[in-house]
Order: sequence, then structure tokens, then C-alpha cells
Amino acid sequence: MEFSDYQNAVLVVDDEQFILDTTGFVLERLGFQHILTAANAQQALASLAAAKPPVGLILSDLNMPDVDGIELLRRFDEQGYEGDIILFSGEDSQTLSMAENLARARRLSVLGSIAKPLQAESLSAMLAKHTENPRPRQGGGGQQVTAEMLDAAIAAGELEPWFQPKIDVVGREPVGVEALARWPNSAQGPIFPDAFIPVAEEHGLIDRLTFLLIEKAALFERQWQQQGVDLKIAVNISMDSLHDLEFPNRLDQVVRDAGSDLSRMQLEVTESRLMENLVKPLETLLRLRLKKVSLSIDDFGTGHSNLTQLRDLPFDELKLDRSYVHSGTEDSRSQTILESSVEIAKKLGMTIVAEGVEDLDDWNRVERLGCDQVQGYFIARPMPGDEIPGWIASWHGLRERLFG
Ligand code: G
Ligand code: G
Ligand code: MN
Repeated sequence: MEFSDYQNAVLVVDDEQFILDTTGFVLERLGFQHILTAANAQQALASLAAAKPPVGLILSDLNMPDVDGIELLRRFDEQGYEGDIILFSGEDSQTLSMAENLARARRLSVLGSIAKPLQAESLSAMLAKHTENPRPRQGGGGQQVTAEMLDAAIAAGELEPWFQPKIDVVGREPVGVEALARWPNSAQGPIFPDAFIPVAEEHGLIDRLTFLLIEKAALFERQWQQQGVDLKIAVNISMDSLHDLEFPNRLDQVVRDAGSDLSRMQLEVTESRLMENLVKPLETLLRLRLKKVSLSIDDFGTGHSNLTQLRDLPFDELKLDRSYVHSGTEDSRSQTILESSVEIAKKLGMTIVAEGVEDLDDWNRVERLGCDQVQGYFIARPMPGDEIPGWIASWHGLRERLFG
């Protein structure tokens, strides 16, 4: 197998020396050159932090005496680990798949789990996914965004919305796009939002960032409209912005000044933050609703919103998190929760969007489930705004190839 330096460095975590030795031996035979081992959580975190080249793959036992594997996964995440993970354990398959789901909800990239004792064949099958997926999640090149850099970039208008199409499942026609923030030409090369949205939220820059993107997105909306392309634009909104009761009026103004209209806009708020103190955000959300802005719960399934919240919050769309959509989640408990959520949301009159549809299998699964719209690499990756009309023009041809 061919690996880049990044993919080539692997960390094996297990409290049994015998497992470390045999796994190391198998990995060496498979072509890995930088093999680190750790006998406990503390060693694992230390060697992860110090590793050069940085570790691109972790194989970790779930059950260790000091810190259990679940907590270790959380520590990997907190330490900013962005590579792939394979779990191995003597636990039953339900425990393993719950651990996998938990890790995915944290946005860790879990390739899967393998039962012990480790077999070379099952490991190399799983490693095929590691080679397929060479991109470190974000900023794996060690991009560090400071508040000063970001402040300057916002002032200079260097951030841009890219757009990912959303397709109506029944008619198989594009109905909208999601705007995703990009910083394409920073001094360090392209930077993705995972590296700068948290910085913006922490340093009070998020409103300026959001309004810059909304303004640019609304300008595209008008431009597409003039070219006969009719698409609603969904924008991601930080919960922080909803604490500002003036947000709806400002939004209205910015969108109008760009020559578009609020009824062309959808706002997405991530589910994991809907549990916070809701009085002010709820007022803001209701005002937006009165202005006919459509509101979506984003990343549904990663937070813990409950049925009462679904009833009481003025959302009209639910976006299923990609960890539930793209294969992987075959276990029956997730499947049951997924089916029930969709059913309840539909009964409440909400539109259901499946995110992260990567292949025809995913499409078929979410179609059977009753999702209304689909977004994902199977249809298109996010692209700059001036590529959208051309992509729309090519859609019917592409559709033939995708669906046969
Ligand atoms: O392509 P992707 O890497 O674009 O986006 C990663 C994450 O960043 C997603 O969770 C997405 O919701 C978030 N994100 C992307 N653009 C924006 C934005 O403009 N504002 C906020 N608040 N979040 C964004
Ligand atoms: O806002 P939200 O957290 O839903 O952001 C969507 C994220 O999902 C963005 O980072 C976007 O680039 C990413 N994305 C979109 N389609 C796919 C897909 O098919 N597969 C994967 N893995 N990610 C996707
Ligand atoms: Mn989103």
C-alpha cells in the first residue's frame, strides 16, 4: 500500500504487550513506517502530541485499566486529533458499534471496529478505507488561525461562501444550496471552517463573519436568479448570534441591500447547542419565523434535543447528521432511533434533509426512510458560487450517470 507521510504514522494503544507486538508486526508488513505504541492512555496522549510526522491512524483498545477507551476517544478529540481511528476490543458488537457512533458524533473519523484477536485480513480490509480517505479532517497541516488573522481576513472580505446543492428526492431536481464558509486564499493556503469558526465564536468575530457570508450569498442568489436559476440558500448560524435580538432586522437589511429577499433564505442552527439557555434565542427564532425565514435543526442526532423541543421550537426542517446517513451505522438501535425521528418530524410537518449521502446505497436508504431532500458528495461537493449555474445546467446529464 502507498501512504503519504501523514497516513504512514500509526499509533497502537493496548495494555497488553503481546497485542502491541503482534499488531506492530502486522502493520509493518502492511507497509507502515512510523509505528508508535502505547500501553496506557497517558502514554498514548503524550506520543500523539509529540509525534513527527503527525499520527494519521490510531488503533485503540476500548478496554484498559486506567482510562477506558470511551474516555480516551474524548481525549483524542480534545487534543485536536484529526486522523482515522480503528477500535479493537473483546467487547460484544453492540458495545463496539455504540462506541463507534459516539466517536462519530464527536466528528472523529472512525473506520470501524475489529474484534480481538486481531486478524491481518480484517485489518487490511479496514485499512483500504484509510488510503481512500487521505484528507486530514481539517488543518492537519497544523494550520493555526489567530483572532488577529481572522479579524483582518473578515475586514478584507477574504472569506467566501461555497455552495453545496440540495436535491429533492422525489423529483430529483436541485431545490437549494447550503452556503459553507471557506477561506480560499489565506497565506497558509485554503482553510476550512473547523479551523476558524471556533476562533470567531471565541473572540466575538462571529457576527461580522456571518454577515459577510450572508451578504455574499445573497448577491449570488440575485445573480443566479437573473440567470434563471432558482435556489434557496441555507446559511449556518452560530447560536451566539441568536442572543442578539436585533439579529432578524439586521439580517433583513443585509439581504435586501444585496437585492435578495428573506424568503429565499434558510438558517441552520446546530442541534448540539439547542440545549443552552434558550429564552433570548427562542425570541430571535420566533421573530425570524415571523419574517418567513425557514429554520433548520442541523446535525440532528449529535445533540440531545427532545420531543418537547421539536414541538416548541419554530423549526420547519431537520437535517439528519451524516453519521446516521453514510453506511457505517447499520446497527439496529441507531436505525430504530433514526426511523422514529423521521416519522415524528414528518408528522410535525417538517422537511427532512439527509446530509452526507456519499453513494447510491446511501441515497436508496434515505429514500426508503422517507427523507425529502438529499445533500452529499454523491450529488456534488461544495463549490464556488460562480460554478453553480454551470453545475445546474449539467445536472440532468449527471443524474443519468448517477442513477443509470
Ligand atoms: O465543509 P465543512 O467543512 O464546510 O463545514 C464544517 C463545519 O463548519 C460544519 O459543521 C458547518 O456547519 C460549519 N460552518 C460552515 N460554514 C459556516 C458558517 O458560515 N457559519 C457557521 N457558524 N458555521 C459554519
Ligand atoms: O453544517 P454542517 O455541519 O452540516 O456541515 C456540513 C459538512 O459536511 C461540511 O463540512 C461539508 O463539507 C460536509 N459534507 C458535505 N457532504 C458530505 C459528504 O457526502 N460526506 C462527508 N463526509 N462530508 C460531507
Ligand atoms: Mn449545516
